[in-house]
Amino acid sequence: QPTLKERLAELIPVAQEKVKAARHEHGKKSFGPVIVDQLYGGMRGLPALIGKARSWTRVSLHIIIVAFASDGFGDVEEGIRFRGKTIPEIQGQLPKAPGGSEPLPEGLFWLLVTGEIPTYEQVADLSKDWAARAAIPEFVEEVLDRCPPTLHPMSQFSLAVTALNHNSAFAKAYAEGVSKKEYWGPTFEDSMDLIAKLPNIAGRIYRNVYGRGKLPPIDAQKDYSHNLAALLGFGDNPAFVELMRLYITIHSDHEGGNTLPSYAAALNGLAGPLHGLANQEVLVWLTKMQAKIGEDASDEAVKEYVWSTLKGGQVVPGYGHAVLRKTDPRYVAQREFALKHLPNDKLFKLVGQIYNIVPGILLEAGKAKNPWPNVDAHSGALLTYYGLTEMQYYTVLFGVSRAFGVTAQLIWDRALGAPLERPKSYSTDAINKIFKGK
Ligand code: FCX
Repeated sequence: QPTLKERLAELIPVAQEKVKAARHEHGKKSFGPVIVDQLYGGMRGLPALIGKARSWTRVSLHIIIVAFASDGFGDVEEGIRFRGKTIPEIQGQLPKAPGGSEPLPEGLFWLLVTGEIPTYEQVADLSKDWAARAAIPEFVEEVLDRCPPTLHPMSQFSLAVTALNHNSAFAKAYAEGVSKKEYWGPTFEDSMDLIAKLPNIAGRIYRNVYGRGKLPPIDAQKDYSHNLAALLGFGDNPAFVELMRLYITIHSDHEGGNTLPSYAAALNGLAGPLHGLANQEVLVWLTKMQAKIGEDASDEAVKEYVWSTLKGGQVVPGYGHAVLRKTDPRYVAQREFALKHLPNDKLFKLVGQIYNIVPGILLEAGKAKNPWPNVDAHSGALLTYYGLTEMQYYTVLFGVSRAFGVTAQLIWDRALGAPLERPKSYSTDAINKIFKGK
């Protein structure tokens, strides 16, 4: 059985030819109109990128010249697919740990990179490879140890990832004049190193910031999620380990990325309160709600609280989405996990109660295009149940997971010699000028 890198070496030349042929055949064709609202609306729905290793939300509808994942078209009604597969499909098809029932994120990474479902042995080899690469440089440990605990965990995370660039295989190969054709090799090594090192970074931040003692060593016999859970201090709780397997799998992909420093930049983007930090905000909001109306509040009291949030000019965190127009399948996967492992938990019940109430209110308020919950509406309640209660930390785990998607895309970017992405910008004056009299 080939290793991941060996399999990639087989897939890349085929894909390069496919891209060449697609550009030759379709390169000069128009992709249709761009409307001014798309410029003002954060490029929503604008066909401006090619997805290579990525999964698909609505944006994939526009990406017709897709090199490898053309079976992956999802739509606004469906939400994320990973290489064309829905969350229930990957839960069914990807290898599990012995005794476990959630997919191993190692397998998801294999799927994102190759478009293929790996065997258990291939996944177990990835676990071993990542465990062997997991140590972080001493100076990065020191950087983290010197951060004041008041520096947001996401800022510490991005700082440490940026510092990892010191040992970048790509930077070294580039400085040595590597041929463009070979870029993907060191990029693959950087990607594997990055993913492997994130548990040590995330674990160290958690323990430093919340005074949870020293990190245990990585266990080379255990899978990635087990090690991550152990580094956080939850390694002896098999249900938490299962939660990490599910969590890392479903949060892994969304958009593309670039070099290690770009991943660090992406982490800062992810840390925006309306984006990845929303899972922190959901828990902050729920906790405030519980403080105000009590733990077993009536539907009426919850409704009133939701309305007061909206009337205060704030958003209901965990609800709405830029492209999705139904309940996020990642929310559903987490809800099913909760029904299995913590059906009677009070916070989970509150999350469910809110699910019954908020969409109706958002519809009545009449602004949000999607009144349904997104991934962030649920994850914090699960982490809290297992004792990971520090909400400011949640997006760090999200960021660990997202490295899988970003690096899978990055490897293919290098394999295909993809250019820098440079969407053009226009001022309002320029728009007025262009459309004057039209
Ligand atoms: N509560 C209150 N108002 C909301 C809302 C919500 N949950 N969701 C959307 N709206 C409002 C918007 O603020 C906007 O109001 P405006 O016209 O006064 O500016 C209007 O409805 C139309 O917005 P819409 O087109 O539906 O949504 P956008 O694409 O502009 O924004 C986000 C999408 C996700 C930012 C928005 O729904 C939101 O703020 N949700 C709450 C925060 C959240 O959960 N973020 C995580 C999202 C996700 F999982 C991710 O990380 O991408």
